[in-house]
Amino acid sequence: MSAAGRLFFALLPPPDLQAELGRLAVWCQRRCGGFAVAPENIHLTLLFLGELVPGQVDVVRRAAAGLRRESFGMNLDRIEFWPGPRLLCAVPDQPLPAATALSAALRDAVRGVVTLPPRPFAAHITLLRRLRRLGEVSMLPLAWSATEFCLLRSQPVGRDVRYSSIDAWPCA
Ligand code: 2AM
Repeated sequence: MSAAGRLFFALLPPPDLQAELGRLAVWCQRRCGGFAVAPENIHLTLLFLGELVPGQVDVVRRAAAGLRRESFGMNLDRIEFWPGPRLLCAVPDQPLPAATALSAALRDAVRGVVTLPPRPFAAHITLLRRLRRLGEVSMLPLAWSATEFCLLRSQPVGRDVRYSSIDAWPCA
């Protein structure tokens, strides 16, 4: 049986893109303060599930495995400031119908098993948290072809977090 914890579905960029976005996060941090997301933690959240117990994790995994999935590409084009949580994010300029559909399908698949937070899907990659000031930042477009999605566990490590993969499913 799968161990429980604070879980979420996400797309993980390949390591070279994580490294590139991690460098961008550090560059932004010099201009805006706050806390840069570590390269290995760079992700695009599809659906946040919250704290699950082991029995729920297995049902969620089976639900994800049964979904129809297609691969898709995107361009991360620009940096956006989210004032509420004081985040700086890399976002695509174009709509992402396949990612939106996958997020919605995951939401439907786990309904009845997990009580989900109401936040709607908005494709973004968090670069900075608790930003202190809105400095001048920009980015060159970065292309990403998403070929799998993952179920990740978030664990606190001191004042930081570490994400570990519980399972992953290819998008074909
Ligand atoms: P984000 O930074 O890309 O928004 C693991 O906790 C991840 O799930 C976080 O990095 C955050 O991704 C997302 N997350 C955390 N709490 C959330 C919530 N209440 N609703 C939606 N997403 C959340």
